[in-house]
Amino acid sequence: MHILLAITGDPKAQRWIDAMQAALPDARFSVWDAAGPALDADYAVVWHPPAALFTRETGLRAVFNIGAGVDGLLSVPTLPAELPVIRLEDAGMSVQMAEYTLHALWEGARDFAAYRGLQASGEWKVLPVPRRDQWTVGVLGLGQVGRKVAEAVAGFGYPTAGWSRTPREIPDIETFSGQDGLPAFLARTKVLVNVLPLTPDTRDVLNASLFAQLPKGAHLINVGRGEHLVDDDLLAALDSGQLARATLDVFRTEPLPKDHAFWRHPAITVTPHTAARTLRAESVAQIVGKIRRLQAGESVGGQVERGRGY
Ligand code: NDP
Ligand code: OXD
Repeated sequence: MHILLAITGDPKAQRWIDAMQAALPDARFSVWDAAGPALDADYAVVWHPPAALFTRETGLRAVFNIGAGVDGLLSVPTLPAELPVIRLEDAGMSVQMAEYTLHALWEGARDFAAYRGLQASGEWKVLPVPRRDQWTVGVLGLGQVGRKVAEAVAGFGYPTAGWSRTPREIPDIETFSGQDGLPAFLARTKVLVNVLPLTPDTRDVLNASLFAQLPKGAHLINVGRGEHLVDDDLLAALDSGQLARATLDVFRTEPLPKDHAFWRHPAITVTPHTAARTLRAESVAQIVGKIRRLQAGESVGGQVERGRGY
C-alpha cells in the first residue's frame, strides 16, 4: 500500500509520515513532489493539494482531507468526481471550537471587553450583574463541531439554539432547520456563531439581510469560513449599531491582508484561523483506522457527499 502526503503549508510532512508509518509499518509513504514521477499511490492525505496530484495519481482509492472543511479540496478542478473524499470527524477540533466560542461569548456576556476598556482608563467600576437569560446564543450548523459548541454553551446555562439543513433533535438545544426555520432562529439570537461548511448554498450567508433579522446589538462569531461573510455588510452593520461585536477566525483572503479594515476596527477581534488546530496524533489515528477499514472492504464515516458539498 502506497500513501502520498500533500499537506500544503505544513513544512513538517515528515512528522505525519513518522506517525502514520508507526501505525502502518508495511505501508510505503511519499511526500508530494511536483517534479517527481507518478507513484501509483493508493491513498492521498491532503490539505489544499495541487491540481497536478489528481492528474498524475490516477489509481487513488480515497483522499483524506486533514481538516473538517473540504471546500479547499472540492474546489480543485482535477478532483475526480467518483473519488471518495473523507474528511476529519472532530479529531479533537470540536472541543477547541467550543473553547473559542465560549471565550468570544464571554467578551460580551461577562463584560471582559468592557473591563479591558475600564482598565485602560484606570477606572475601578463594577458593571451590572450579567443576565445569562439575555445572552441567547444561536449556532449555524449542528454537525460534528456545531453540536459540541451548542452543547458547551447550553451547559453554561445560556439559552441556546441551532440551525441545520435537515431537522435535528438535541437535548437542551432549541433546533431550527432549512430556510423556513432561519427567520425565527435569527430573531431569538443575540450571539450568532457560524460553524457551517462552505458550500454553494452557504457562501455569503452572513450578509446585511441576515444581520437585519438579528436583535439590534447582536454579536457575531465566525469560525466557519471567510467566504460565509460579506465583509462590507459586517462593517456597515457594526457602524450602524445593528451588530455590536464580531470575533472572526476565518477570512476571504488568508492571511488577512495588512490593510484590511478588520485589523483596526474597535469592535472586531481577529485571530489567524486558529479556532481549532488539526491535532496530528488524533488525526493520524482516525485516518489510519479508516484506511484499515477500507482495506478490509468496510465503509467509513466522514465521507463527503459531493452533491451537497460537505
Ligand atoms: P459537519 O459536516 O459535521 O456539519 C455541518 C453542519 O452544517 C450540519 O449540521 C449541516 O446540516 C449544516 N449545514 C450544511 N449546509 C447547510 C445549509 N445549507 N443550511 C443549513 N445547515 C447546513 O461539519 P463540521 O461540524 O465538522 O465542520 C463545520 C465547518 O467548520 C467546517 O466545514 C469548517 O468550515 C469549519 N471549521 C473551522 C475550523 C477553524 O479552525 N476555524 C476548524 C474546524 C472546522 P445537517 O445536519 O442537516 O447535515
Ligand atoms: C478545518 C479547519 O476545516 O481547520 O478543519 O478550518
